[in-house]
Amino acid sequence: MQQLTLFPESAPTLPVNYYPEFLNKEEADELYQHCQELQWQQNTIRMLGKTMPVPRLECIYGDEGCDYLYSKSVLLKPLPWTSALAQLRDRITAATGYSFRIVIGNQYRSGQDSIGWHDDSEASMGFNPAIASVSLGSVRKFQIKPIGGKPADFWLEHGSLLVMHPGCQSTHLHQVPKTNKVVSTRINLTFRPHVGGKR
Ligand SMILES: O=C(O)CCC(=O)C(=O)O
Repeated sequence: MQQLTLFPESAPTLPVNYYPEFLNKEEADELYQHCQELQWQQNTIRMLGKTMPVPRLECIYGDEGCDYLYSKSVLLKPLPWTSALAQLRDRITAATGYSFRIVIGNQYRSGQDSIGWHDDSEASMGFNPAIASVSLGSVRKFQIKPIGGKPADFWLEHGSLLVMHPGCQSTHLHQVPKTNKVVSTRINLTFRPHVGGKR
């Protein structure tokens, strides 16, 4: 698998790996089409005493009972794996050695859809989760920074895989910021472990 280390000098210790052509164009196009059929939902989040729409669409697929609560506010209940998502999960496991029980999809409809600085350390994923993130569609900037440090930028391409290794969620924050550039839809699939649900 071809791997690109994008920031060998400026950020030698980033706990991530980026594989720009994890899927070839045909595979990525086909998966993008499949993702159009997934059950996307507009969730609401409660922050600072206010309820507001999450600035992107979301979906979740995975093992039965592997519910996922984030920001103490948004509860995602997985639908059963589609065969395309299960195949992709197994392929990522074969390539990385990490196992996953859910996949959360994010759909960024325009440059105004985003996800702010955060880590993914929900207890339901267990201690020091590895998270694998596949990008499809328009390229968007993904930023990652050590807590209190400077961000490094990745441009996540159609068919790419970004792996956040165990420990990353305790030491680093990441985001996909808004952009005023005209960009069309981007879909992101984040494969995650889970300690609950039915085995
Ligand atoms: O869209 C992305 O690349 C990142 C998604 C993300 O940060 C998340 O789902 O927690």
